[in-house]
Formats: sequence, C-alpha cells, structure tokens
Amino acid sequence: MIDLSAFRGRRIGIVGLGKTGEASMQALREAGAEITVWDDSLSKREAAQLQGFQILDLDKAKPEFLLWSPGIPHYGPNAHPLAVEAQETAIPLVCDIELFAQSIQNDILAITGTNGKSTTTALLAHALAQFRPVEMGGNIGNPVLQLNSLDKNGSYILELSSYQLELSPSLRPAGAILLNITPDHLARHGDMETYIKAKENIFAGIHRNGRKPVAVIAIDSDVTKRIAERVKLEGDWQVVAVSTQGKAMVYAESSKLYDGDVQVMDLSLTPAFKGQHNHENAACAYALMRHLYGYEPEKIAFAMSSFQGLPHRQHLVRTINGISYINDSKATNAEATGHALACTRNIYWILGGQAKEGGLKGLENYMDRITHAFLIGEAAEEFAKWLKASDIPHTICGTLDVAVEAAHKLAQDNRGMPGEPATVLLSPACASWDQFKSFEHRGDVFTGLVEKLPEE
Ligand code: UMA
Repeated sequence: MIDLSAFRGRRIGIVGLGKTGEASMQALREAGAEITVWDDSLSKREAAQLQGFQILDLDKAKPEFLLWSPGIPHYGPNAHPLAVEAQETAIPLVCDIELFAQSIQNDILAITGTNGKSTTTALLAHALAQFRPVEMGGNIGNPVLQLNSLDKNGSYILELSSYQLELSPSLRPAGAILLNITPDHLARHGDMETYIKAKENIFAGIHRNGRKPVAVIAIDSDVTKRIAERVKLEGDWQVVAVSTQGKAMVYAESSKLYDGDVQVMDLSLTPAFKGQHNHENAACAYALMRHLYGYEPEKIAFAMSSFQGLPHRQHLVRTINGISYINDSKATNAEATGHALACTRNIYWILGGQAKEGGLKGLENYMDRITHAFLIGEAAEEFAKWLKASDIPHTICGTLDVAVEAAHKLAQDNRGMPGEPATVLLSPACASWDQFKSFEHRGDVFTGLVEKLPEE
C-alpha cells in the first residue's frame, strides 16, 4: 500500500465507494486521516458504516477536500449535488491520482488516449519489468493507492482516464504517452473541447527533479499532432513523435517498427501486435522506454515480444471447425470496434449495448467485411436501421446468449462457402451497462457461452 502518512490527521471526504473509494478508505485509514464517506448506494454506505466509517455531511465534517471517484460527474447538467455544494463552499475535488502524485517520489509513467491505453499500459509494464521494478495501476483496474511501494529505482505505470486527469493537478510524470483522441465520454464532458483539454492535462505538470520529462505522442490525427506541436514549442518536455501512417521519430510501416532509420522489430511475429492500432501501442511503449531510459533497441524489442495481450481485447477464445470466436468486449465505441473489423473478413458480428454518441458512425468502410450482424441490448433497433441502410444482413437477438447461438449456427452452417475463414466476433461498439456490470463481465459471459458450444 502507498504510504499516505502526509495525510495523517487531515479531514478528507471520500465520495464514491467503488474500487477507487474502497482502496482510498483503507489507505487513508492506515495513514490516520479523519475520513468521512459517501456513496449514493445505501448498501455501500451501510457496508462502510459496518467497517466503522462515518457518513459524510459537508457542513459538519468540513473536509479539507473531497476525494472524488472518477466515474461520478462533477460539472455540467448532471453534476452530483455534493460537487455543487463543495464548489459553493470552496472545497476542492481531487481523485486518488492526486494523493498518489503528492506521496510518491518515483518515476510515474502515465498513459492516456481514447483507445489502446490499457494495452499500452500492460505492454509497458510487461516489458519494463524486465529492466527495473514496476507497479501498474490506475484506470486499468488497480486503484493506485493500493499499489505496493517500490524502491527508488522503481517506476509506476499508470493508465489515466480523462476523468482522472481532470482531478489530479499535482501529477508530474517522468514520461507520458498520448495515443489518440476521438469522441468518447461526451455526455460526461459536455463537448469535444473539454474532453481534449482533460486529456492534455497529462502534460500539464513538469517533473520536479529538473530532468526533462519525455512526451510520446502518436501524431496520426490533427488533434494529437496539434498537441505535440504545442508541447514541443513550450519546451518543457522532450517530445517523441510516433506514427503508423508515415515517417516519424519512431514509426511502424508494413508491420515493422523503426526508430529513425533503424528497424527495431517485426511486429507481425508477436500475435498481440496484430492490427495497426496495436502497432501504435507497441511503437509508443518502445519510444518511451528508449527515449526515457535509453535501453538498447534490441533488448526492448526482445522484452516486448513476449507480451500476450489483454483479455477482452480481440482475444481468441476458441476455434471450432476452423472458425475463430473472438472476444473484443472492451470495444465500447465505434473507433475501437473499427480496429477489430479491420483485422479480418467474413465476420459474424455481435454488437450492441448502450450506444455512444455517434453510434456506428465511422464503420461504413468495414461493412464489406460483415457477413451477418447479430444485435443485442438497448442500441439494437437504432443499429438495425443503420445496418439496413448499408444493406448488411442482420438479426435482432436481444441478449448475448441468443446472439452467440445464432452467430455460431449461421457461421457453422455456412462453412465450406468460398471466402476467407469465418470469425464470430463480439465487438459491441457500445457500453455494457444496460445488460452487464462491466465490459469484463460481458466478455466473461461471452467466453463462457463460447466454451460451452458443441464441436459439431
Ligand atoms: N456513484 C455514486 N453516485 C453517482 C455515480 C456513482 O455514488 O452518481 C458511486 C457508485 O455507487 C459506486 C462508485 O460511485 O460505488 C463508482 O465509482 P466509479 O464509477 O468512479 O468506479 P470505480 O469502481 O472507483 O472505478 C474507477 C474507474 N471507473 C470509472 O472511471 C467509471 C475504473 O475505470 C478504474 O479501473 C478504477 O476507478 C480504478 O482506478 C473503468 C472505466 O470504465 C475501467 N473507466 C472509463 C473508461 O475506461 O472508459 C473512464
């Protein structure tokens, strides 16, 4: 657990008792802080009371600040009443990343972007662990305050969401990666500009020990290119531009990774690096290790090549009679689903759930890869209209079990037809919350259903 002794005796209100709140409660209790807690869920409040925590009342508790769970809206039309009340009484809101940043002297390597940040974080942790001690946490699912402490040579590798980056003003990474920015979470942020601004916060803090921090930025979109130019111009960061669409300091071309003119590795030899989006992830992880720590290119390539990928991201669950069944439940928006569709053809596509703004916009160019679509969740009717307009055969299935069975039957019945080997792909382009607890839950259910399918 992270040493938070600097917070001993200080009055802190913890809002949201999910993963972040739970870890914060334990770490701050250990440190001897005066904690009061709140969650809109009565059962969460009761569970906290059973552990001896007091319920937060802003007037009575007068906390110095609120330790805010990132998923709870705190501005805009859906702002939580506690955030509004806190603002009126000038009580600041921060998240667990802020306390972590204030308490840690080690290098923090921060990764953000709309898509690919979990994979890049896990890849960086996997490869860097072969050179120095590392701990990995943040949005990837391990709240930072429950990470182990590291000796001074160790590095913390943190996946950071736009929500977390808005609430951690003391963050000063030694190295940071910005992968890409496309529309996401707009209902929460209000508009694209606010979302971009939140992401840009990753470069807002300058590392305290005088060494220039390294900013690795994938410059393949106008937005990230503009950010790279600005950060470079300001001169506080050493900027390493990365591309998978043209030449840059570090770039990928025809599945090969280049550092300047030197070919570093053949990405096609590592199954987890399939697809252009994974080339971007690999190029960025390489660039940070090379330019921040100066490790030898061939040693970094070797360390990266044993990466296995993450579950729920284009993960091959099973092959039945030559047909692949792939779990890409993490694809919660059209952009992420586009990456999966780009990797294969003759697809029996399971999609739907809680639609994001824009729905399936941007996927038009992949429709010739779809043999049949199977729709689930709230978005089914809306997506059916979109697919009809593109002339894609589709079936409204409602639930995942019906969709898996229908996709399996049709794909197996069509076996032997000319064309590329078929793929049954769960890549929903939607959030999971209408029918599942999380994208992990949705992916686990899919995996369980596929594992039970008969061979014939
Ligand atoms: N709650 C309220 N009032 C509300 C909303 C929620 O009281 O209006 C309570 C809920 O009852 C619950 C808690 O707040 O008890 C949930 O808090 P949270 O949504 O912040 O969730 P945590 O469990 O703390 O998980 C968070 C991240 N979740 C979000 O940002 C939505 C996790 O990222 C992260 O792994 C975890 O902290 C550890 O750092 C998940 C995520 O979906 C994977 N992230 C988004 C994304 O990747 O797109 C940003």
